[in-house]
Amino acid sequence: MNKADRIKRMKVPAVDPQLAKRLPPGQVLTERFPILHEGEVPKYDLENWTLKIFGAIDKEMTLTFEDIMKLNQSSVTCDIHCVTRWSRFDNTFTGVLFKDLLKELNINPKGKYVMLHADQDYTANLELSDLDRDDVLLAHSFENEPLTDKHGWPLRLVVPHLYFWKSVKWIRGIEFFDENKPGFWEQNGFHMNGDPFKEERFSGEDLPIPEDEWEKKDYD
Ligand SMILES: Nc1nc2c(c(=O)[nH]1)N[C@H]1C(S)=C(S)[C@@H](COP(=O)(O)O)O[C@H]1N2
Ligand SMILES: [Mo]
Repeated sequence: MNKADRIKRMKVPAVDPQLAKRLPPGQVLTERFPILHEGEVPKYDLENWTLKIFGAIDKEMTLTFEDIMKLNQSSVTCDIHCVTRWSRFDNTFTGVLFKDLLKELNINPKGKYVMLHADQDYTANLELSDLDRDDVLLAHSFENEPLTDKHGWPLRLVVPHLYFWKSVKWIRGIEFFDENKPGFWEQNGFHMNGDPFKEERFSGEDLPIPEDEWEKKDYD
């Protein structure tokens, strides 16, 4: 069955027309918050946790969690869209806007690309312009509570305007580059950019993602 047929056959619950505009093509709205990742949920001792900022910048640095908490704190309320077809509206995350991190730490990237490094050996590539925006943040809290371990505590990236695989949980490194390189999913057939409203799911052939893939996941 081709993708168009698959989407037509999907049982999409009725969505308020006002909200429908916010739902990208081929997505299903859920009120639950599924948990999706590769590998085990890492356990951290905050004393030893660090975030490394390196690559094509003047001065590499290693931040502690305390350093992050001293930066300007912001909250963003956004919709999130996973490539396995679930979307969730009105999620409030709190942390440090990526653009504030750059500004306050005086980071002047030399290239246009960024690789995010996360545990467990997860990476995602992004263009700097997709991070340097008013709605992209490094979040430590969700709905005014610390992130749960499974949703990425102590720190995760949130990039609302791209598929959620770019929003790395358990972030440990930000590497600046002057050329674009594929991250974990991008090396495995997913799109280099990943705009849900353009359905930039795959880089080549459609990959078979079962329609109920996310329904079988864990929630909290
Ligand atoms: N470190 C890490 N971050 C990750 C992933 C992962 O496997 N490892 N999966 C991504 C994918 S595919 C999705 S959809 C979201 C899921 O976030 P959630 O579990 O909080 O819903 O995390 C993203 N961030
Ligand atoms: Mo995902």
